[in-house]
Amino acid sequence: MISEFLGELTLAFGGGSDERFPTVVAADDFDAARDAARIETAIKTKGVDEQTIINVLTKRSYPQRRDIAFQYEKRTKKDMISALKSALSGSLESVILGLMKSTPQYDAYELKTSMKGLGTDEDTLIEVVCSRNNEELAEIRKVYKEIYKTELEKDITSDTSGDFRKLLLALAKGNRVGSSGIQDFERIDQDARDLYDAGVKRKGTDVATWITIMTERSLPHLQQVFLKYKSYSPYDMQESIRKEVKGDLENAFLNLVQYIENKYLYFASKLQDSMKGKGAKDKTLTRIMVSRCEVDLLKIRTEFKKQYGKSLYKTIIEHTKGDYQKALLSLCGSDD
Ligand SMILES: [Ca+2]
Repeated sequence: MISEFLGELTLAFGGGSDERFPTVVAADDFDAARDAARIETAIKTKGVDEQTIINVLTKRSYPQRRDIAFQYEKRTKKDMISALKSALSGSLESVILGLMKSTPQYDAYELKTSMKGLGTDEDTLIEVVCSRNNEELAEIRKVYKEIYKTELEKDITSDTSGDFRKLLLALAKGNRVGSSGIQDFERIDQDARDLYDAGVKRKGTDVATWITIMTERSLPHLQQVFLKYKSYSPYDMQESIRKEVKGDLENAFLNLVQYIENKYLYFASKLQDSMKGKGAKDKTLTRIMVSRCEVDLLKIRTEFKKQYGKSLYKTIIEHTKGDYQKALLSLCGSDD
């Protein structure tokens, strides 16, 4: 009874989905008209004054950036996003145009782009679908339909197949229950055993059971399930996935488990992967910095330093250059 009560207390402080740890916040003493004038001058400057564009747009909240765009259009009779698009290029352009979208718009855009044309960018698709909570997914689905005139689920269905498709669709629906704050030890034990029975214990894999448990239970519950799992299985959950399934399905389950175990570390490790060796994988680096800067980049930064012994800020300096680097550092906020 007492341990159950203590368990309840621990989980109650486990955090809800509405917690925000942004590095980019609303600017005080904000004047949209003044900022719009600065952007106009910066775009008109010969060779373009990228520094001013970066200084303004990476240091405002999304609603403020929208206000600036509104004021810009009012004074110039031109669309600010189109103007920025012609003024900028390369990775800096991707960052700035990304910032002109709201977080759900940006996620929807990344999803659409990952499925556009021939072939699929599975890594992007997996990352976004695995790592957004119910509320975020609901927003993404809504925005996706508004902008692209089609359901997200429909595009996923036509672009993927088999169990991989089933897993992505289950995730995209956003059926994960919220944390009740109560540790249900029987349910934890049952789910751990079911995951084991459905995979390592039997011939083949009962993927449907894995999908149900991993997409419908709360994150704090699943963290306990994966710990308990080790008392049944000789392999931990990630090792079990590697043994049981292959290809995109394996990749998706691994992403999902890593996200469930520690979501901040999940993004930190993606950032680290994007900056391995020389240079950087700009696409991944940009996506995470832009999509998390107004959500939880502060926590990701802390986790990054803890895990890799070097700050995200210094790592960005080492692996990027020029105006792109300036924009990323500004989104990063400060050194740890
Ligand atoms: Ca098996």
